[in-house]
Amino acid sequence: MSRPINISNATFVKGAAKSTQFPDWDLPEVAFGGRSNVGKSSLLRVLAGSRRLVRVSRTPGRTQEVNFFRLRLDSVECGFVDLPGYGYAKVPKQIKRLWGRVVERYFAERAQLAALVLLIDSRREPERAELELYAYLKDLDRPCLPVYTKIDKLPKTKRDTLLWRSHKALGAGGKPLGFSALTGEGKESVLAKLRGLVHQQVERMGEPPLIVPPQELD
Ligand SMILES: Nc1nc2c(ncn2[C@@H]2O[C@H](COP(=O)(O)OP(=O)(O)O)[C@@H](O)[C@H]2O)c(=O)[nH]1
Ligand SMILES: [Mg+2]
Repeated sequence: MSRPINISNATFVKGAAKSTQFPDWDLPEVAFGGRSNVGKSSLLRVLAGSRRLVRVSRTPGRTQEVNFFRLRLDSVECGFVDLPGYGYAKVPKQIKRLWGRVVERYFAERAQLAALVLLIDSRREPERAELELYAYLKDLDRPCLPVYTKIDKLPKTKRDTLLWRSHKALGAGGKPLGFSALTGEGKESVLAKLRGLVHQQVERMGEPPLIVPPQELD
């Protein structure tokens, strides 16, 4: 069996309400986003094997901020970025409206973004917001890794079919990754995928920095 991948030395660095407050470092970053209640805090807790990674994000007033953590994923020093959860009700036309300007800036400016982990509840098909987000990241040439949460709630016999259906709806490549914070299923696969994405980003960062022009969406 292969050696388990682990996360160590996780520390909260800061919450940013605007892009000028993003940390000034060149660590590769993995961002986590999804609709409120999708299971983001639970996933982060399971991946890191600790509560430390999520405690801060629950502090009132911090919920609309982009929260930066620093940690070691296997042997690579990197940032984990907890994006605010977006709401249920609105069908967004623009990321700015969906998630606010600070998140729009994050995607546009952060050259070191290794991937957005887009969490989607495995029990439902991706919504328009998620389809738009996936397409938006693709346009920006940013890797986006869908992770389908709460798979323990699906009957085992239906999991594959449902996950593939959602994956195809997004137009995503590779095998769909299911995850359960309850059973820990999927943890190793998600960590292995993240390690790969972080390594790719480290290689890209060896080249001149990627500059994404500011995008005015309206
Ligand atoms: N059955 C099950 N419930 C989950 C799972 N992940 C999260 N939940 C539940 O879903 C709710 C929202 O989870 P949370 O992690 O706070 O979601 P967040 O708003 O995206 O951070 C909580 O009641 C969790 O206990 C999972 O993998 N399986
Ligand atoms: Mg949460």
